Amino acid sequence: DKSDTASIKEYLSDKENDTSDLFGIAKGKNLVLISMESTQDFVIGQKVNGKEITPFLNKLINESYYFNQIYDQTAQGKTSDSEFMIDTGLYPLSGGSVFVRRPENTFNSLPKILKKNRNYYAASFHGNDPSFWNRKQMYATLGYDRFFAKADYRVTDDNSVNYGIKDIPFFEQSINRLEGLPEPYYAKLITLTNHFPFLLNEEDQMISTANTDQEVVNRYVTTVRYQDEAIKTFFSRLKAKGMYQDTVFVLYGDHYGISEKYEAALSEMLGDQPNQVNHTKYRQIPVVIHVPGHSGKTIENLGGEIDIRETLLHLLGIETRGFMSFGHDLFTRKSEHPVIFRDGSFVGDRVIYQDESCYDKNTGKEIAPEACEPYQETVRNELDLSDEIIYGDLLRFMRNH
Ligand code: GP9
Ligand code: MN
Repeated sequence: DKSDTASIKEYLSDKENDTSDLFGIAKGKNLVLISMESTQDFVIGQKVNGKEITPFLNKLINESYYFNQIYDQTAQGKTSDSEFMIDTGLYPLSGGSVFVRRPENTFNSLPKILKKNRNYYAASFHGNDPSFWNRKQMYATLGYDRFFAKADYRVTDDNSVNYGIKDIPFFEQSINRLEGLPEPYYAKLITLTNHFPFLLNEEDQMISTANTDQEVVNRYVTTVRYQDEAIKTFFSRLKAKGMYQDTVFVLYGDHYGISEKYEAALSEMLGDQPNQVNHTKYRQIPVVIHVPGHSGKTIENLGGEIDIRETLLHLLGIETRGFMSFGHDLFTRKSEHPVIFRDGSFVGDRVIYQDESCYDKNTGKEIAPEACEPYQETVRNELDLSDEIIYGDLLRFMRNH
């Protein structure tokens, strides 16, 4: 009940709430999020057969804040879990998707906060069916004003592959809709082409397949390369239309694309020595924050997807003290605070806890469990408190979240 919120608030008020000197730098700007399907951090700067997998992102990163130690914290809800973390700062559930299981809850979501504080309009763009992951219903709960889904796009056999419309026509057709939105807006565009099993017509392949013994890994580089081209096209159109300058862009990989059973082939492609913690390291996703006019900087602070929301709110100049969320501003986040995965695994400053064993992060060697012990209470606490908030629908009691 209502009294449960007190202990949660107490825990969260202890949370480091340092704000960086970047607080408010993007105040009043439009916010464009690009959720990059199945995009893992290893593709950044990586070449296959002498060709970059992400030539555009590699250039963009030179003029952006690039966070290179961020982990995918999604569970069974995959893309919907990443959306949930970014919009609410809460952890996904241990089974199923919150989008499907708790769409009638009250959430203090990013669209609502932005509307309340700065009168932002919120829209999501995605070429799939609106019922997928129960998005239509959950977006209404989260406070989105508009969901541009499959029926809002011109979808043909020719411009589709795998789950739906290919990323290049998706971005092309999204621009006109974006142009018509009231400003300032929060727009989330969710790509689709780089989805398992990574299918792509020959004429869309801009890089040759990799040469491992797993076709899934070999094809993956071609769909990531295609997605990179689509994002490039999007940026040049925005620039041409004068829609670039007053916008802050956030690009992030939603979750892994290469599942554990193909990781040996991935290691082979990357030239990585076999190592017990490779699995956790491969869960890193790129997070890129591009503020036009700001120069590039790589930030090596440890973090997770759950931290994206706090970071954005600070850039937009919105005070987050007292919010029921588990995120930390990535510009100031302390590496002593673990990145927590839904199954209780975690990454600390120097350790990785995986499959109930403790490893040295650098050597990948198993070490005594005591080294991981200091984190365990925080990990249990955060997952339990987050579950309490969701299962108890506790945010409905919070007037001023
Ligand atoms: C489906 C797309 C992919 O609409 O978001 O979902 P995923 O399988 O990655 O969760
Ligand atoms: Mn996904």
